[in-house]
Amino acid sequence: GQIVHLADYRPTDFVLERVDLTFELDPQATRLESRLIFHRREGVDASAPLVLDGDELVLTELRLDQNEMPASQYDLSPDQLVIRDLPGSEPFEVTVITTINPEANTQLMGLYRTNGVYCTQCEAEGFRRITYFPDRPDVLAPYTVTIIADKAANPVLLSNGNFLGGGNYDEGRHFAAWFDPFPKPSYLFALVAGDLGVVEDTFITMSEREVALKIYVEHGKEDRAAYAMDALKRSMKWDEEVFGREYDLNIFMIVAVSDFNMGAMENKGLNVFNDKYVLADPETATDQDYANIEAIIAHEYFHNWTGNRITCRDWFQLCLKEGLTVYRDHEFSADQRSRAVKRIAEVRHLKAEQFQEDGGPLAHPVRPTAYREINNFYTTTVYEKGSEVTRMIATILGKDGFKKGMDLYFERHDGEAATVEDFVKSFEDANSVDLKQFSLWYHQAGTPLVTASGIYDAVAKTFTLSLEQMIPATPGQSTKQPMHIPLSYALIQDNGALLDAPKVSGGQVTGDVLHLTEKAQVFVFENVPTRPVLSLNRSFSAPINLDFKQSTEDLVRIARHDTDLFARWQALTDLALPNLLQAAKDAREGKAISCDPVFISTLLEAAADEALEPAFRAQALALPSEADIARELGSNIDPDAIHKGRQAILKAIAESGQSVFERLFNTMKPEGAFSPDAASAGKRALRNSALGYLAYVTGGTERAAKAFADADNMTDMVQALTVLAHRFPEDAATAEALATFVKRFENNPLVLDKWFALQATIPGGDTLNRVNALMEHPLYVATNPNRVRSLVGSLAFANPTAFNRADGEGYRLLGAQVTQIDPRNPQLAARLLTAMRSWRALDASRADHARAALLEIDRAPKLSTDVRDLIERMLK
Ligand code: DPP
Ligand code: ZN
Repeated sequence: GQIVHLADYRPTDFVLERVDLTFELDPQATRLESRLIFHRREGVDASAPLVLDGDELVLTELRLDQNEMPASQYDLSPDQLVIRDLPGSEPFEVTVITTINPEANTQLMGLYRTNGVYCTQCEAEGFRRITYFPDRPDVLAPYTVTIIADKAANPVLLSNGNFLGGGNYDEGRHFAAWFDPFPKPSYLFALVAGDLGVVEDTFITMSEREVALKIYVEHGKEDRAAYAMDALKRSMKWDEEVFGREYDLNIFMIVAVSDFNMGAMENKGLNVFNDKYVLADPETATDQDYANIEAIIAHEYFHNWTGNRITCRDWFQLCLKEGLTVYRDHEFSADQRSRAVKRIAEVRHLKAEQFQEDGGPLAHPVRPTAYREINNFYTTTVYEKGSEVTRMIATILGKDGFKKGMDLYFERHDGEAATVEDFVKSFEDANSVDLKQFSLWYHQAGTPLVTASGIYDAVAKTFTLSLEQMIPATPGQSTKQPMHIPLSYALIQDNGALLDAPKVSGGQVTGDVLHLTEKAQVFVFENVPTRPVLSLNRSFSAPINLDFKQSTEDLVRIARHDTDLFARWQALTDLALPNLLQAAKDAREGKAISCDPVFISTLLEAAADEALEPAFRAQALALPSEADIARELGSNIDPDAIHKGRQAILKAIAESGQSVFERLFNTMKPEGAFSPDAASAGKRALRNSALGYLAYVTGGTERAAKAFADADNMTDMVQALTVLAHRFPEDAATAEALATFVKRFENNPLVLDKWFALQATIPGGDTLNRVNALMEHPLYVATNPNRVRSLVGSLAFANPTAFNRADGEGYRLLGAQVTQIDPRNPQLAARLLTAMRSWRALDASRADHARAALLEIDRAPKLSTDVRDLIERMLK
């Protein structure tokens, strides 16, 4: 793989006008006739050849305007078809006939088979595995697709756009034809064929057009698609109401498949989903599953405008569709559920994943300028930080200003392949503002560190806030410019009330947002009657690390009184962290571990506060994770000490709060039949959190075993089983519960994934033996990405003590898996490997083991570009 540079971008020499594809499906020998109409772009040299991309294709025939092309007219190499001597300005037709073997396609890119169903995945560069084509996002054309296949085996034949018609063909075959009038790039192409069940509904758009909605699933699973259908209809409505975006085709389809590398894919009119993000019922899905389904259904649907109608000029612009669409799905979920709780969950995820990526060898800007393998840039930086950057635009411009900018963006660029610059310019032009400095968020990698300190002058009645920003060096970027950082703030008075609109000087201030634009800046607040407590970066208005030394009393005041629930949660976290860090240190030095009683009582006060929504209280009780603590420590990390210290703190909280937890456990069960709504889910979360704490006091095993036996939904069942497995792995009750569970759900792959995952995350080094044994389990399927992620992925990403076992065995296990999976499915292998992205932060002995494991992978005789690229960046 060559390195691709943004600076080298130039448009294609030929304009693609139309695409006409005819597939004759066969499991091992699918024939595709592709007819492409091109014309030479104005001003392009008459000698310039047409260059088409390909990957693992067999070319059977090539025609120019229906005449067979002489071999002298083209060159064929493994990844390119170059055609010379083409007309000067007249349109011409190239017909490419290829033969492909879907059954042999284990990469799950291009056309492949999953459980007997034909399906495709083309983003980013999968279409070139189907036919020779200008496989890049700035080549847009309308597509006509005809599918011919055996009728008995494939009653369902789907592609993008509107259904044109179909009928019987020869030899027991039938056909269907589809036309997609909206010009699209090849990465949005999709085809599905097989024997599937369907759930149908309709949606009436804001201009009163009826859209047929269809969700295709395996036969017998139709009932489990009801929630996804409901989420789809809510998404369609929301996009009309909030962004003014109406759906455009007369049909919208979703197909759920069980072998899929990603979560889902937004192909025009025909989304293909990992079935994990479609199928749900109370017996088999957790509240988290429901929330994920709602978010991902929305995300892919929202791509219809942000991604499909307006697509990306090149893959460097990936955040243009992904960051924006994540922002849109976050806002949707916030509107459907609790905004504050949603924000807390987002920030937890952002810090755990993106901050970690940004602080290590894989750090890159939201809009990168070079890549070797684009598949490695579907990252949390492009997605989640990209979303945060969009959110900051909304914070800076306000609701109306943001809306004006979005409207202009849709108006200007509909039907185009756009850039990040086009996006930003829409906001600038719609609001007459200059976002040049702000744009650094797209270009500078690294999480800014903002240092804050405040002084109150009782005589002058002023509060002076000094801020300083520092953006750490990242690979390829050693020096950085100061950024525009919007910081939402409040000054909280003695009585807990917020100081109303104080007079501020020292920089731009809009509403409750301070705009930090200099390297160092001093804001002065006037007429402040008594020493206030500053609450800063409320709602996480900027994705930064904040270094602000606040006393316990000040944090308690924020935790009790801020009107921003996110800030209250943040204050509780800031109270917890020093205790957890000290506990890790003490554990490492073999000292006794203690916990500040003020922190414990403040936390328990929030947990017991009936005025607060249960989901918020559950979030407060979920202390910073072991990975969060490791990130705070930053270097010389000993995961065992972190675990031991954190366990001691949890125990101290459990002992002080036993009566609170007992009460919550006994009162928080939602009444009536199961409902996946946010309020009921919040109650279950709080109740299960209480169950988790109660595992640290007498009777913990029995209580968890009983909770498992009593559970009447998957959320409660999996939570109880997790408490048993994680806290009492060797107990007979645990073994029995695990056996009961696997027996009951042995025919449900998605539930089995949970069974594998919760065992892979049992703390402690012994879990490696368990994982090795589970890889030999008859229900382990080494070719199914979900199953691999549930076992190997959970171990590597979510089990710090086992994965980082001091003897390095965890790294070797992952390394062996990566080299084993890579030849079959490079994307899956590469994704698993990113679990090692923070290896340099480990203590010296572990880091040595980790480096050795990486070097061992590096020595493998043949590696994919995906894995090679990561290894090189991680070892650099
Ligand atoms: N399917 C992935 C997503 O929607 C890539 N487009 O984010
Ligand atoms: Zn997306």
